[in-house]
Amino acid sequence: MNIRKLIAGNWKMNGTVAVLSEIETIAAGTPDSVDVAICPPFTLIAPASGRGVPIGAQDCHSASTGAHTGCVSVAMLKEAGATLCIVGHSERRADNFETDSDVRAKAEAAQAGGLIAIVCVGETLKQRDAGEAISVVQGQLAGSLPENRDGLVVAYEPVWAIGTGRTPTTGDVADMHAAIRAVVGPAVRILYGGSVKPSNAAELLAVPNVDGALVGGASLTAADFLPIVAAA
Ligand code: G2H
Repeated sequence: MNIRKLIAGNWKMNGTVAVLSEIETIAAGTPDSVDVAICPPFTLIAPASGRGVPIGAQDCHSASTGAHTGCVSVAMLKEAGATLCIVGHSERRADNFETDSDVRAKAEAAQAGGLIAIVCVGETLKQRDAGEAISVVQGQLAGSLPENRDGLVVAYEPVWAIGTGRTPTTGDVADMHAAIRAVVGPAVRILYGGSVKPSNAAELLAVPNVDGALVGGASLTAADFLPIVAAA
């Protein structure tokens, strides 16, 4: 199945209003053949919207309203202009103790509210070294994915490759993406994430079943992000 590639930027806790012009530069430099998105911090979703690139959030709460100090609902994200939402990023699983069932609830809430859910999975280095990478990720998929696969995006991000400059071999990426494909079926986009940069994007994006990338550090400037988009 021929799936359009998606290059999504995850700005994490970076960015200010002053750098939002990068998004217009990204919009202007993106070919029609590729989908892009930028996921800035919550505070930048509204001012980032309307600049020619779909905007996503980096997290959402699974509840629609209530006493959840510091949290943001899907309806709030939509009102601010978001059309996508990352859920289950390893930094949130680690820092905020999010479980697979938390992630599934967030993904279901995002879908129910009309957002495209990007569900993140990935193994630690200890798990990979123990030969458990595929079984760990299959377990995360079983626990984290919503039933509804319409428009769903899965991002495979090996924890040990995030922000470290290290990436798995293309063979390891191919094996993992094939294993994920076997679970999610032919229509779900499967992104690779973890130290994607201009110098390695082409080889990673050429791997079978890699339908795009979730890009952290190299999404903060159009100068780094656009060569990745061009490699898609
Ligand atoms: C993985 C990725 C973006 P980076 O977290 O989700 O970040 O490209 O900086 O490794």
